[in-house]
Amino acid sequence: MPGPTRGFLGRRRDRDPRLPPGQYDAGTDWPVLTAEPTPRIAPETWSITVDGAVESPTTWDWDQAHALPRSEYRGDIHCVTTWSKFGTWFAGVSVDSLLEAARPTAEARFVMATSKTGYTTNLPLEHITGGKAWIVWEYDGKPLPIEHGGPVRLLVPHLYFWKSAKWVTRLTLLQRDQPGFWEQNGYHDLGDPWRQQRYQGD
Ligand SMILES: Nc1nc2c(c(=O)[nH]1)N[C@H]1C(S)=C(S)[C@@H](COP(=O)(O)O)O[C@H]1N2
Ligand SMILES: [Mo]
Repeated sequence: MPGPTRGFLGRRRDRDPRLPPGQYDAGTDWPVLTAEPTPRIAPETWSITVDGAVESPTTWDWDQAHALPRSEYRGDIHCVTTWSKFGTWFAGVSVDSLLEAARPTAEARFVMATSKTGYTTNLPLEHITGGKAWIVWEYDGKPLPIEHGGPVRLLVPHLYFWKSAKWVTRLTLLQRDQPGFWEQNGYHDLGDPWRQQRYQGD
């Protein structure tokens, strides 16, 4: 149906429903955003600890983590700097598997994720349970690149990507929320891209 309204309607239809408000499709690009120097962590020296408000504080080394049930994420990621990337494919283990072993106490409500570099980010517990969060060591079937958090990063794809701590080594369960690195510097405590929760007060 040719005519002056076609382009306008077409453009509206062309807005991909996977794109949250204020975001653009980065296509095949995957920008690197890191606030600190990229660390070199040999897989043999990496481990992840779940501690804080848990019944059984537990640490897994590389082999122990890989012995847990493999879990994958296929879908989109969204950075607060306005790029989104569609159809990513990550693999590792579900955070649920870690929490099943460490057993959060009845009082646990939040988690602080900490990286080998000291980077921290806070999350409500219910946002990393129920198949919504992973620790991942594989991207597109290959080892996770070091600049993207290899050997192992946190992946919480339904929130802005600053919540996905690269080089993650610790998840500390908390009774009360505490701001992480970017949250102390003005970023939102939750960071839901669909609600454009970019900064404190959004
Ligand atoms: N350890 C660590 N993790 C981090 C960051 C960081 O500076 N250090 N940056 C965060 C931010 S702001 C974003 S947008 C994503 C970027 O991940 P990428 O570099 O793989 O795209 O990592 C997040 N995780
Ligand atoms: Mo970011």
